[in-house]
Amino acid sequence: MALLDSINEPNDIKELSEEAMPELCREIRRFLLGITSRNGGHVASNLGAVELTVALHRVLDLPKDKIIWDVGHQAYTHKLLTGRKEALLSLRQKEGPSGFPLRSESECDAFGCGHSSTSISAALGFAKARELKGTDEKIVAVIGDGALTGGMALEALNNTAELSSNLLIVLNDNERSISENVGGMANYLGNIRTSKNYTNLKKDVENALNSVPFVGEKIANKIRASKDSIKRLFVPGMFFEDMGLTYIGPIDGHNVREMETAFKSGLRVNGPVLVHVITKKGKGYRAAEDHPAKFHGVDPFYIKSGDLKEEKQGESYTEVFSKELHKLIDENRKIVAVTAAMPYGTGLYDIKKSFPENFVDVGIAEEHAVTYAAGLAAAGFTPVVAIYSTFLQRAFDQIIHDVALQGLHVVFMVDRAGLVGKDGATHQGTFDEAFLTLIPGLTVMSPKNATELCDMLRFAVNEKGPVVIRYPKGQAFTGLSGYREPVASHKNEIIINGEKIAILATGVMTGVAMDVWRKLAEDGLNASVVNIRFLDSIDKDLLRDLSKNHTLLVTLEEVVRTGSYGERAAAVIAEEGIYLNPLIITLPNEFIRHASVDEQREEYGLTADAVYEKIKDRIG
Ligand SMILES: Cc1ncc(C[n+]2csc(CCOP(=O)(O)OP(=O)(O)O)c2C)c(N)n1
Repeated sequence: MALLDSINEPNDIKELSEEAMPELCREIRRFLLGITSRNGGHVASNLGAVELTVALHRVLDLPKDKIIWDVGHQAYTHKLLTGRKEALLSLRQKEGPSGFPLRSESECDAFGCGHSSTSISAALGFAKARELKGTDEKIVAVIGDGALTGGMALEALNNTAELSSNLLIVLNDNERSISENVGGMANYLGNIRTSKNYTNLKKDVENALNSVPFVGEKIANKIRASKDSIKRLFVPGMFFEDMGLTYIGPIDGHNVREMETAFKSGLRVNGPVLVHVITKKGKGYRAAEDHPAKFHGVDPFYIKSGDLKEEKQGESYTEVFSKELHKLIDENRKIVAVTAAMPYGTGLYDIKKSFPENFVDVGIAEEHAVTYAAGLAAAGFTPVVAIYSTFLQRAFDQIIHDVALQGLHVVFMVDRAGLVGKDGATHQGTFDEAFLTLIPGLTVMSPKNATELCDMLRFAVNEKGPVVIRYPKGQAFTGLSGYREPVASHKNEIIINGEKIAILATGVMTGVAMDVWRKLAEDGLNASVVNIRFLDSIDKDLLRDLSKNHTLLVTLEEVVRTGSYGERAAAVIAEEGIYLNPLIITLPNEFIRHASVDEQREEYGLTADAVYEKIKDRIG
């Protein structure tokens, strides 16, 4: 019988012998490859964390004890070992389990996540609650070396000094974020990795000194008595110990027995402990070991070749942006591209290759990336900061305080704006329009198609103040290519000049608006269609003009309702007494769960059919 068959509930794993662990880990890897190759998902991080998860599950008692994952993209084995084996077959699909820990999914998911560097903060909160309640559950935060570069993680590490009870932090160090890890922390961990294990080293030193008669023994005793000074001599740096944590490691993160011993020891210490485990991203699957970035988050693939099952169709918006930025930097070396640990995802990897001086990766540090860019701008450069919509949420204050307030010319490329599909609620890019358009002095744009993205980027680079361009995940729309009015500040683009019904659409929704227009045309109605290029202010002149021969104003956007163009336009219509009836079509103010983007649009009524029906309903 397969060992995995005997694991149906949390803690079942403890019934298996230590000798069975290597085979169990092989079975887990086969299982993970099976589901991720079918459903897509995070492959490399999960394969690297199999033994680590197994070891934790053998020393902890779930759900009483708490494992708090960071990012959570490595928690598939945890889900598998906590009674979700069958459910995992529909991982990341509509109604199936999420690709990230989710409190509503299982009692064993102590804390939800998706964004990086939160685990130590949350674990400290759990530890304080335990002190207040007088309970004795164990609390473990699992954080990657990439996530440890994030400001929140460092703020939390600083705060561990206040802790008077045990907290185990497992540092899962695979030398990589999605791409190579960057910065001082990465260098520091690299030094520890290349140094010999502290414990062995200490023994070696004691043995060597003891072999020198008389003097040797005396010195060895002295050193033994002074734990700190010997560590200071032989461990490269003492960052964690100096911060008040007990450091254990480095430990082989693919050896369950060694990790169990380290975790048990760490859990006995009265205070914060960091166990440093070394793992390999993609472990056990050659294609992922060789190409960990490609297999970070991946669409369905053939296990044998590692090739994607669905051939890519057309260029993505990210690729279109990357190519245009390449041309712009070629023309103007004052442009500096900035990423927060996402050179591949944001399309900046090619910029790094061609113009290394004009490229900066600051690590998983969106807040820092924005203020860093503000500094560059204040010093006369033109930073282009590419960040996913969902991660830009982190840098709200920096955009207000460091960029907009000083009117600095920073260009923000907000990728993955709108629905993102299977990564689900933690990753949807549906809030940025709301939180960006309320900031004074910020120009916010959204292109209807690939060409317009390029035109907007050129416009943004040559503007003066801060400019945002938001564009969605996936294949760039190439339709409506005949409509290419030059981009001019706060001028929107009328695509069809019709009557009675005006459809104002933003970004990708312009294509949908055209489909709706065709349907209405079949009913003999000639609606107007306007591409709202500038989202930050409502085009009052346009609304007044439209009111002359239209009665219904339909706004169509893939963002939450609050703060949408439609809602703001409706307020202007009411305030200014403009004769138009608004019909605001957006997503609801909800967290949108994982499913494919098409399923999500279907569910929330953002398809051409659904919009057409809503209009017909309204006009009767
Ligand atoms: C705030 C934030 N920024 C960016 C990301 C995108 N992201 C997901 S995983 C990851 C790398 C994490 O590296 P590490 O913590 O070392 O974990 P590993 O994948 O190597 O196991 C990044 C940058 C994110 N999840 N959250």
